[in-house]
Amino acid sequence: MMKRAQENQIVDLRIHNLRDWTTDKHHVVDDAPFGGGQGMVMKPEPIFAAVEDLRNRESKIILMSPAGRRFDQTMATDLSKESHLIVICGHYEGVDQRVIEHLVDLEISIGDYVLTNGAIAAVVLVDAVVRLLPGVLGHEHSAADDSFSTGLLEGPQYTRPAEFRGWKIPEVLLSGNHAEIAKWRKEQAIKRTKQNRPDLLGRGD
Ligand code: JCQ
Repeated sequence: MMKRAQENQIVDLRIHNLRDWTTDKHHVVDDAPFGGGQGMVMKPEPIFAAVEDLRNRESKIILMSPAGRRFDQTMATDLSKESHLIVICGHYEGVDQRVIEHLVDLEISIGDYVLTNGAIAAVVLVDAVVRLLPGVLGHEHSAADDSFSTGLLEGPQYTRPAEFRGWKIPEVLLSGNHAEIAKWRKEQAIKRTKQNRPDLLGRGD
């Protein structure tokens, strides 16, 4: 999808190496934390230098971090309307707080787990945003019907054959009754959402 979107000039994705904005002999991008403690913290200078080179007046500066706001479909939709995103991929124990306070517009987490590298989280964010850009998805698929756009998980889907190893597809799908099919699909979506994601139905259980 990314390749097609880039070939069709719907998106221009560039990947940069922070080490290209270091000025020391060994291209060091991290250092020990003030106050002591484990791990390393990303230094502010290369991050400021890179972003100040790459940004324009419209850029939205994002930091991928487990301490960020949780990414969801609404956020993906909002970001798909921006003209220029810069995604900073942190790692180690984090980035110097001055980056967050004076450079970053939005700290985003893709979920409650820790990765070794923010670039892995950035791939997820970029995929979710780019697929929403006009012209990226073919007419074989519309983003409007997706899980989360309706507030419910998608229900079960079936394709041929109508019977596989003795397992038949639900009768209603062969009925040709489109009102009945729509009603059945909604019921199934609610059932699956109750089972797997009760939080989406507005109850904390
Ligand atoms: C992103 N959910 C998890 C790891 C610190 C900026 O500070 C840090 C960034 C990372 C990489 O990102 C994630 C992540 N969303 O682990 C530690």
